[in-house]
Amino acid sequence: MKRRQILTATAVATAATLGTAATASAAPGNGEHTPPGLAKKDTLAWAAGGVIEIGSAVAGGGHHTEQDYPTPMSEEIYRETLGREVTSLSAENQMKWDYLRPDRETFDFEDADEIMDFAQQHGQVVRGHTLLWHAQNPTWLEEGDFSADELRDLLKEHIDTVVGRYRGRIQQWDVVNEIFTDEGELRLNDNIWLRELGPGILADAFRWTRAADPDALLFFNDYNVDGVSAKSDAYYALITELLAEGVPIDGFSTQGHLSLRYDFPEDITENLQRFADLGLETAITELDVRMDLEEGATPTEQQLEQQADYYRRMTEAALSVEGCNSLTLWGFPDVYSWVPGTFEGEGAATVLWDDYTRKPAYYAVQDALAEASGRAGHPALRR
Ligand code: 9MR
Repeated sequence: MKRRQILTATAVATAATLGTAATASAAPGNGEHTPPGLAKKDTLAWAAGGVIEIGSAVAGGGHHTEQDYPTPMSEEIYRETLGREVTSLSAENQMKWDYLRPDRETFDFEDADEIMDFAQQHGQVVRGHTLLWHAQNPTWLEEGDFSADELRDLLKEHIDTVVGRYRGRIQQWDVVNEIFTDEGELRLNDNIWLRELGPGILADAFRWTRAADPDALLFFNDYNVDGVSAKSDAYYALITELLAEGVPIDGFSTQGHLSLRYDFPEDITENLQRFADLGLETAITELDVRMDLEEGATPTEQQLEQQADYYRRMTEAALSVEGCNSLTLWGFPDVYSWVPGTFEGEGAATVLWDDYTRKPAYYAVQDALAEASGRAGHPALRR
């Protein structure tokens, strides 16, 4: 009973800060009345109506460990929002090597398991991120004196154990992450797997992942591959070759880390479509749109409008390519974003303000989803 009261109080507080129907109906005399049930529908998840998975990264690890706020998942408003707004979760850091593998012998699944349990409780799917990458590898791995055979065994053991643990419960795995430079060159120096084992390891990684979980869709994932470019061309060529060899690749995804400093990638639909034409699924996996912002400053109306426009067009792109089945936001609210820590003088990249009220970008995504699902104009979608 006590627990129920706490939850109810929190739900009201959340709805109020989200500016949803609870606020309107709690304020007497404003002439607005929301029938029961409609308030629950005023979310991105409901607006999507099953036409696409709308996801978010689950904040934790990585840059968060250097901030002075508590673990995001310990915050009730964060959990409430994550549970109601999206249909898909991505581990922001919790399934990366350095997080799961404190030392050679140990696997620490505590926070990854928490994400899986949370998703199950909320009827959400999960994107696993990531198995083969040049970054966020533990020092014992990067600086260990392993032979090529030992490294192969380590990667296979990692994939068998991690992918096997969540077999049947992960919708998509980013098997291989960020292997090309912007010039379209394989990262043969800074990626330990490519450097020590050669490009053949990519096919092995996909094969081992398929064997460990035959139901998961297996992706190549990268940033700066929204449009047609030397980098996305390199993926196109590599994937074409690997598919011809029978390597089990199901998808190609663009992360979608955009900045208002640059033009919108107009050719994103064309780019995703050419991968779809290879028979692949596509996805937008880490969408955020940063802008120039001095520390502590507030974005201008014009910046917010332009940001909303970029979010809308990315959502429309995802919706317009057959087989593009998920659109994932790289977290919220702004305070949890990785952006200010990486791009000095830029920020405000997510769709929610720090008090969880909605930015124009939120409504842009919601509108575009509702348009596609046929739920546009429904009285539950309030502004
Ligand atoms: O958001 C993640 C942040 O917490 C980490 O500190 C950072 C370290 O590399 O990784 C961030 O997520 C990245 C993702 O895993 C891959 N694509 C780029 C993302 C932003 O850097």
